[in-house]
Amino acid sequence: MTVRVGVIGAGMIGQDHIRRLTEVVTGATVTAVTDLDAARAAEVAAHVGASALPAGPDLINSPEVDAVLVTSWGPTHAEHVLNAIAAGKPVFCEKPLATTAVDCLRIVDAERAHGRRLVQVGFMRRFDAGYRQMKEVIASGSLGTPLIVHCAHRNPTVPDSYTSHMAAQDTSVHEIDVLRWLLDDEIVSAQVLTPRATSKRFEHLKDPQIMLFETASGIRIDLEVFVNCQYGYDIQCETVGEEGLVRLPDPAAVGVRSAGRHGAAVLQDWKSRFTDAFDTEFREWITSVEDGSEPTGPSAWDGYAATVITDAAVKSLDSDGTVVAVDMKPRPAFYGGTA
Ligand code: NAD
Ligand code: ISE
Repeated sequence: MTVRVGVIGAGMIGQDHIRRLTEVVTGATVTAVTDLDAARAAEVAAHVGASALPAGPDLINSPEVDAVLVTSWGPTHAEHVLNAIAAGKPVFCEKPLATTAVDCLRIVDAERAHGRRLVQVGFMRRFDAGYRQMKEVIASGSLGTPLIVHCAHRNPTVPDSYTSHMAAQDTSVHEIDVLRWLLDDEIVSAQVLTPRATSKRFEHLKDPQIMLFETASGIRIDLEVFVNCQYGYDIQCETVGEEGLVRLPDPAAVGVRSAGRHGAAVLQDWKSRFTDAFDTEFREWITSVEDGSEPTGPSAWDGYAATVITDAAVKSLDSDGTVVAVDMKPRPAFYGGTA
């Protein structure tokens, strides 16, 4: 069976995922595209032989669409995901699942009422080979109990439209998700500190930020978010256990010796850093849709958890670095919890 995917939002990442679904992943085809910008939808759809449809509901309910990909702006995600659940169609939603905890819980409730998982959230780091190897090492117990995690998330620059809250909501949200998964532990508090600001930022932005998280079992996580670091896109992660540590590998790059120096290039953007992870993410999602099985990637509950944890980080930033407890509901059995 070829999975016919309808795409809502034909912007930057929507177009990249359409390319991925048509050129990289086998077993999928894009049959419909919609965008608030009808001309953009028409152009992108024509490029892959898909239909351009007027709006989300037309696409979700189209008989030509087996599964839905939501790559529109964050605040619009909840409506499309809820409509897809109502139509009983698998839906892959780019992060965030929704921009408020209330909307995330509406999705969780709708999916539970439907009776089986339909939603996967686009936290692609869980599909990165390096993070997967780290998880295996931690789960093997060879490091002993994990105690501390040191992370950095650096982007070369961000535009003027990037706000201080986005450091948590848009950027550290990837660490928040991948660390919950990596450690198989829940984040219970957040604190955000602001060191001296870089002169390379737009004036309104607090950059860099140091985020401190604590997990239910007492693991401490420190995360530097520095989105105007200038030199490249750099993701670091090191987990320290009682008997050793495991570190995320840097992307492979040839060593160059020249003009009395030796070194290697640093990637410049997240797209190239996580290309393989995005490809694997979509291969595995399409396989689950093809098989009619439930998706195995980040769930609606993971989307909810990420939103409430980023809410706590934003609250801490806005209250001069107080420690903020994460206000998370108990995890329902439907999502592997006990509630
Ligand atoms: P973008 O602005 O380039 O594209 C979004 C597109 O959606 C635009 O063309 C816009 O017209 C359209 N749109 C908005 N609301 C719509 C609606 N209700 N119906 C139809 N079309 C609508 O944005 P982007 O950078 O492609 O980001 C899209 C989403 O992907 C965001 O949620 C963002 O956080 C996420 N994203 C994820 C990653 C990742 O690493 N996983 C990276 C970048 C972006
Ligand atoms: C962007 O929206 C992403 O999702 C990238 O993965 C992240 O690294 C970047 O900081 C965000 O702005």
